[in-house]
Amino acid sequence: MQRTYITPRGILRGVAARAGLAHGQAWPMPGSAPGGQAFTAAIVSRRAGAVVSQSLITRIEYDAGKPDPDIDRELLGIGAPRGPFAGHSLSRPLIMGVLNVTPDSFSDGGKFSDLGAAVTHGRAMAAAGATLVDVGGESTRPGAAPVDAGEEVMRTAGVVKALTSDGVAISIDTRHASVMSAGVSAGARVINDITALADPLALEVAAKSGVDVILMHMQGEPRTMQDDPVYAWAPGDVHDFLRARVDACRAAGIPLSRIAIDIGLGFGKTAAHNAELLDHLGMFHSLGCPLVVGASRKSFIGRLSAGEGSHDRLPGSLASALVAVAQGAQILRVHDVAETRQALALQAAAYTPGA
Ligand code: 9MG
Repeated sequence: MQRTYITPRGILRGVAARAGLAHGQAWPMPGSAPGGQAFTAAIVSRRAGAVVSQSLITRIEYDAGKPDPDIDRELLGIGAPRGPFAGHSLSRPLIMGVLNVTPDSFSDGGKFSDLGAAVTHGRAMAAAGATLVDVGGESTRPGAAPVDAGEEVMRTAGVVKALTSDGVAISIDTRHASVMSAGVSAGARVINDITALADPLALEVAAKSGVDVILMHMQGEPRTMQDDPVYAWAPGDVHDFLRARVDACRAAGIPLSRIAIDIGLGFGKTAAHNAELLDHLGMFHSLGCPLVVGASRKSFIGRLSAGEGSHDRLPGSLASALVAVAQGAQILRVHDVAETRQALALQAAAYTPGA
């Protein structure tokens, strides 16, 4: 079977974007970059998993030729309206702060496993510019063992309740349907699931809850996912997976307007897979959903650099965030909220409309 994907390339901003759109030379790019962007497309086709062709096409060339239903479907998704998500406009990038309420998180060493410390840190991230705080009670770092769902509820419910009553918007980071239910009852506005709602009860719980969902791609499971990840072509394989999960959500009664997707950097991927996925991030707009990206402090940053430990990966985390927003990502999941906000402010200033 042949599949066709569109990766936005030749991304235009400001006056160039407006001229490209006005003259039918480019397509409008979804995303949160200020001033709007437009793109010409790289068309990638693959058969039986293997990439068989890649070509660049401008809008004028495409519109003058024979319509291709596969390309039209991708373009329709790219053009679908986005947002709001978790009640917030997506016209600028949103920051989602990471709050691990676990004794063994890889990046914060379990600093926030007590309720008071967790709530204080959640408030501080909101004050520093996080629109959402992502509360998780199970470590998902490579090699981590699963946690009992009851224990996860004990760790997270009080934190979700306390931050919600302060007016902080919360996503509950869990792969267990019972934890999703408890999180939503405690006030969470978003379910963030690294398994894209694979728990047999998760689709029903998410549909009934009425909250927004984040579907993430993971190959394997945390304990063994980094042993030997293999893809035919990582961007295409992850795209096919996420399309199938978006379709499953819609069939279960979750409308597209409530779904965001995430390529799952670091989850069953080599450093090269992560880099290739970031390079092709714009391809995922064709699924018609906002894009969430979580690169913050992940080990692939050290692998692509000089082997830095998790606390020395801020520069690579910020670089990844800027690469993601330049390709239209709408939500960034990060540990370092104030630093990310500063980096985004600089990017936004350089992308000023009219420039
Ligand atoms: C829970 N969690 C850890 N890393 C993540 C990522 O990259 N994305 C999302 N959505 N959740 C994550």
